[in-house]
Amino acid sequence: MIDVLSSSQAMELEHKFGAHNYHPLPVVLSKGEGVFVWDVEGKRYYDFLSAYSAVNQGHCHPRIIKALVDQASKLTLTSRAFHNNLLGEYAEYVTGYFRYDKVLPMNSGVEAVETGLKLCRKWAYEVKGIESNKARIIVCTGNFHGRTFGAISASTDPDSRTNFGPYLPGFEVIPYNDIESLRKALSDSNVAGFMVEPIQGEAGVVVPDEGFLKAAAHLCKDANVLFIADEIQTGLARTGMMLACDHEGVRPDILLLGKALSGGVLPVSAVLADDEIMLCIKPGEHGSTYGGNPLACAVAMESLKILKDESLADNAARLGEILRRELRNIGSDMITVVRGKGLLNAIVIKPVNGKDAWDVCLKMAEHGLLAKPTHGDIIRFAPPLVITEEQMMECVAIIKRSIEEIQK
Ligand code: IF1
Repeated sequence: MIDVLSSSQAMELEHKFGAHNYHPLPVVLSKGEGVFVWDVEGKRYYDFLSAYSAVNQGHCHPRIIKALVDQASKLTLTSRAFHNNLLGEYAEYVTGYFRYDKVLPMNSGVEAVETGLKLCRKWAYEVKGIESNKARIIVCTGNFHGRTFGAISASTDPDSRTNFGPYLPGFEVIPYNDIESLRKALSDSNVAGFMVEPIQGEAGVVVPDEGFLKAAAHLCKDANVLFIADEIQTGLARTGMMLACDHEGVRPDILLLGKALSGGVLPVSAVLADDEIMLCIKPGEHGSTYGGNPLACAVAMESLKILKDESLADNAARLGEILRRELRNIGSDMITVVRGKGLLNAIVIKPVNGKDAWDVCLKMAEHGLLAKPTHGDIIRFAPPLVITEEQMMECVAIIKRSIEEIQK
């Protein structure tokens, strides 16, 4: 029955019976493979969003699907009331991969964020010695860490916050990419952590000045404050290195991962830290029914192996350079900014003839490339990392042609 629905029927049903908490592009997808997705009418598109970087390995990667199907037919969930045979193996693998003592497995990205915040507060009281209920965590303007009360309490975005109050106390907001503000905020001895995106995704792929992360991590270390990196979107090869923090040789005290940890197959997230921090949380103090389930463990291990086996960080670095160079070469005055790192990129669109970024995205979709506008004038370009140079050049041609048609 599902298969015979047209795009417009599917959208109508979604609108009628689903909550109106999104405004998607009017395409209805029913198949994906590598860098491509297909709509229900069989039209093929390049996916230049990759589910906000969850599908770094490409849609339905055969190795990840095999791991999923093999494990799904054996055991999917035990809860943490009992051990399962894969959690230990996964924990050893993921901690070795990122060189931390311990992992705490969760599901969605925002659960990793919540876990990181809770862990930071525990550490503040039990190791750093901050007085009960006084711990503060510094965050940045324009951040996006998810949709829970913790995350929106840290947010500065009115859409995320309005009429969801009262908010969680204990956050202090400083401007992103402003080392002097951080220095000042760190002088408060009740500060326990600094949570930051190495590149801000939702803000429109905002890349901080070179050296910012390194300087920030140093300041945190000097102040005995935990540096918490939200690499949920920037991590796992997306920016041309395994972690965006790797570009500056920064090792976060608490590392948050999600999205591509499962290659887009199911929600899998992780918090990584060393013993001094992670062991502050004791049995019964935090957890999740699905966290660390064997299906997720099998999928996450395979997803991580693929990043290395297919050198996806190197591919992202190389093709990102090509993409930004070619976008600049288009030379359209509609494209006012091209920015990004690896394959996490954005362009800023100046409206022409009353046509804005939304119209550009509709035009690109018509020509077989899907991207999503944000903040009215920004378009993110973040294809799966398995894209080839030849495919990238075809995509650049689609982008160029779309902008030209909009402009004339
Ligand atoms: C939506 C944005 C991207 C994230 C970072 C935590 C999370 C996210 C750095 C939470 C999630 C998403 C969620 C998605 C839109 C999206 C997004 F535009 F809103 F900002 F990617 F750019 N930290 N990002 O980017 O992870 O709980 O969702 O698994 O629809 O809300 P989650």
